[in-house]
Amino acid sequence: MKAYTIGYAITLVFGVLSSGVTAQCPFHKRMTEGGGQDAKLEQLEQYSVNDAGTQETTMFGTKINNTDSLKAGLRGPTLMEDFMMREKVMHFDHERIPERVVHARGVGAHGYFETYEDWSDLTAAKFLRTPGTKTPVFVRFSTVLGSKGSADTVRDVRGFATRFYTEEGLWDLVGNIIAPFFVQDAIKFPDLIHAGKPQPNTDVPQAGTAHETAYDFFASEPATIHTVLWALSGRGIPRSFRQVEGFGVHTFRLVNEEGKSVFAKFIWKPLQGLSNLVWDEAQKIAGKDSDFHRNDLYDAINRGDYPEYEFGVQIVQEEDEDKFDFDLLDPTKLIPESLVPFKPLGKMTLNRNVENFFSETEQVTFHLGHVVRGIGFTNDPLLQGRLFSYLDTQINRMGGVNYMQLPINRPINPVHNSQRDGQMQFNIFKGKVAYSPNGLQADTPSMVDAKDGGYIEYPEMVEGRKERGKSAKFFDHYSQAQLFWNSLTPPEQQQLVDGARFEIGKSKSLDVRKRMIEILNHVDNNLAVRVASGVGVEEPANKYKNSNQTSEGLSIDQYPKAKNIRTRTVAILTAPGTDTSDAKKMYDYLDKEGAYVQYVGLALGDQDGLNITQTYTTTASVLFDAAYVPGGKKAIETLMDNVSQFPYEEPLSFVLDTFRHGKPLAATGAGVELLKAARVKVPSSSKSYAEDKGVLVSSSSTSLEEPFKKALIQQRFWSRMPLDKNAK
Ligand code: HDE
Repeated sequence: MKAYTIGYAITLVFGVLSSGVTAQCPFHKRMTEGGGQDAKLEQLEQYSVNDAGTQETTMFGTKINNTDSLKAGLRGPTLMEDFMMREKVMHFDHERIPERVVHARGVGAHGYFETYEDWSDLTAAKFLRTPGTKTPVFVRFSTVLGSKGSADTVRDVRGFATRFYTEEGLWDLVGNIIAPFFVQDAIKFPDLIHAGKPQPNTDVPQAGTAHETAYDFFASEPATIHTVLWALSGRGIPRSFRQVEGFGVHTFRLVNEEGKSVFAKFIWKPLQGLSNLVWDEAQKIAGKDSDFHRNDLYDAINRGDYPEYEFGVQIVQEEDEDKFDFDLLDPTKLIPESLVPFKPLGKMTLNRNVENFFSETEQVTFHLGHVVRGIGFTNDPLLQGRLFSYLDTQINRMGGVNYMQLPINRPINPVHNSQRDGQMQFNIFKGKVAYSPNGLQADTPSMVDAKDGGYIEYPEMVEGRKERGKSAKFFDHYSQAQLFWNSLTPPEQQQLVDGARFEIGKSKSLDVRKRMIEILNHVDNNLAVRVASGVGVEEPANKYKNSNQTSEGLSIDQYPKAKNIRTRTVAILTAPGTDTSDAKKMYDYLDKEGAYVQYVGLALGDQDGLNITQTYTTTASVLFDAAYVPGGKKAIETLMDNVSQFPYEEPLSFVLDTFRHGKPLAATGAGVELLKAARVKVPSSSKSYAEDKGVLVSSSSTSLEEPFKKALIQQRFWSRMPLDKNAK
C-alpha cells in the first residue's frame, strides 16, 4: 500500500505538471534544467519505501498485529473472516512473475555515461553532442540459458543490456558479451533456444549447452559455428562482469541532424582489462559460490571500485555497405577491428547497486525498439525480429501493457500520448480527449516532426520481391570462425579445444559428435583433429584451406591490461605459527594498492593478531585471483598435515589450484615448502614475475611486493598451462 500511495502522489504531481504548474515539482525543475547523471536516481528515490521504524499495517492501511491468525478457540479452525491472514497469504501466492524465457538470471547496477566529445557529425542524439554530458544508465548482465536460480559461472553467452535515460527518452542497447550471434534470422531463434535449454523430456541439463540437442542443432546449422567457438573459448566463462566486452551485435544506423546516415556497430570495452576463468575453475566456483559474478559486482561497487567501460563504434559509410566479404546485415559476422577501428565516444561508470532486486533488476524491460532520435535500425533479419519479441515478451512477464510506468522503466523526460487504460494503470489522465487529431485540446499532444526534434526516420530506399531466403554472403559460415581461431594465442586455443572436448563429449550420439567434428574441420584441421581425439571420433582426413588471417581485438590475452591491482582478490594462507610480520606487511602493501586481501586460517577470528575472515572450509583457491604463503615453520607443518589436520588436503589443493589455473602465487621462507609439497614448479630464486610465470619466492615478503603486484596486473599466466602435443 505504501508504494501505491507514493506512486499515486507522484501521479498527481505529474498530473499537476501536465496542467502547467511546474514550479512545485523539484524533479521537473531539474529536468527542465537538463537531466544530469543523478536524474534517474532522484526519480527512483521518490518511489522508495523505508519500512524501518514503522508500524505494521494491512495493504489498505489499517494498523494490525498479525502474529497469529484468527481462530475459533486457540486450537480451533481458522476463520474465513481473517482479513489479515487472507491478504498476506494471497499476496505471497502471487509474488512470482514468469522468469525471462532467455537471460533469466541477471544482475543489475546503476551508473552514468559521459560523452567525450561533440559527435554531431555522426548523430543527432543529444546525449552524444555535448562533451561532458552525463546520462544516467542502468545495466543488466545475464547468462542466457540458465533459470533464475542457476549458477553464475556456467559456460554460456552473457547479456550486457544497457539503458540510457537520456533527456530525449530511453535508448536500450541490448547486447551480448560475445560479438557474433548464433543464427541469422529471428525465425530460427526459438529453435536455437529449444536446442540449448534443458531437454523437454527430462528438463536437464541446467544452464549450458553441454548436451546432445544443443550440438545436434549446431552441427545441423553451420551458421552457428562462429559464435560456438567464441562460447567455447574463454569468452564463455568470464572472470567477472567487470571484465567483459559488450557488443550490440547487429549493425545499427546513426543519423545526424542533416539526415546523413552511417552504419554503426556498438562496442563496450572494459577499462579493468578483459579476463576469463578456466573451465575447471568455473565448475568448482559453481559449487563453492554460485553467485560469484553477482557478488563480485556488488562488492566492487559497494567498496567504491566502480567498473568503467569505454563505449565506442565501428563506423562504415553508407557507400561502403557492400565492400566487405561479409554482409553487414548478417549478425553471425563481426567487423574485424583490423578492417574498421574502434572509435571511442564516451565512458560508462557503474556506481550504485540496486536497492531492490525485484523492483529494479527483475522489472526492467529492455527493448531494442527503445531508441532516441539519431539512432536507427538496419534490415538485419535478426534485429527486425527482436523489435517484435522484446515488446511481446514483457506483456507476458509483466501481466499487462502499463509496465513502462514502473519506476525503473519510466524515462526521465515527461511522457504524453493517447494510450490509455489497461491493467494496473497508475496515471489519472485528465480531460476527455484521448485521440489525435483533436480540436478540443488544441490538437495536443502535438505531433513532432524530425526537423523540430522528433524521431528521425531514415528514408532508406527499399525494393525487392517478397521471398524467403538469404543473400549470398550469408552462406559463408567459416571465414570468420577461422579468423577467430587463428587470432587466439596457443593457450587460448588450448582452452577452446578443452571446452569443445567437454561439451561435444557430453553428446551420447556418435552421429552428432561426428557431424560436429566435420564442422570444426571446415574451420581448421588442427582444431578438428585435437577435439576429435577427445570425443571418440576419427581424425578428419580432408584438409580445407586456412587463410591464416588474423585480426586484432579477438584475443583476451592481448587485450590491454588494467593499470593497477584494484579489486584483485588475494588469499594469505595462514595457521597458528605464521610469520605474522611477513603476513601483515604483504597484507598492508596489497591493501594500500587497492587489492581485496583476506587471511585464510583454521578458524574465524583473531589468530596471533591476524583477523582471519575465511577458513580452509569456507573458501577455496578458485574464489581468489592469487595466493600468498608467508613463512613460519610450525604453520607450514600444520598446513601440510594431511593426517590429523587436513585429510582432504585443503591447503595443498589451494596452492595447487592457484598454480594450475595460471594465477599469481607467492611464498616466503618456510611457505615455499608448501608450494613444493603441492607439486608446484618453484624457481630456485625469483628472477622476474614474467620469467617465473607468476610463481614468486623469496626469504622476505618486502622483496616480493613489486613483482607480485606486476603478476597481479598480468592476472593470469596461461603459458604455465600444458598444450596438446599436436598444438600448433
Ligand atoms: Fe534477446 N531476448 N533475443 N538477444 N536478449 C530477450 O527479452 C530474442 C538476441 C538479449 O537483461 C527476451 O526481456 C529474440 C541477440 C539480452 O532483461 C526476449 C532474438 C542479443 C537480453 C528475447 C534474440 C540478445 C535478452 C527475454 C532473435 C544480443 C536480456 C526476456 C531474434 C545482441 C535483457 C526479455 C535483460 C532478452 C528475444 C537475440 C540479447 C524473449 C527473438 C542477438 C541481453 O524478448
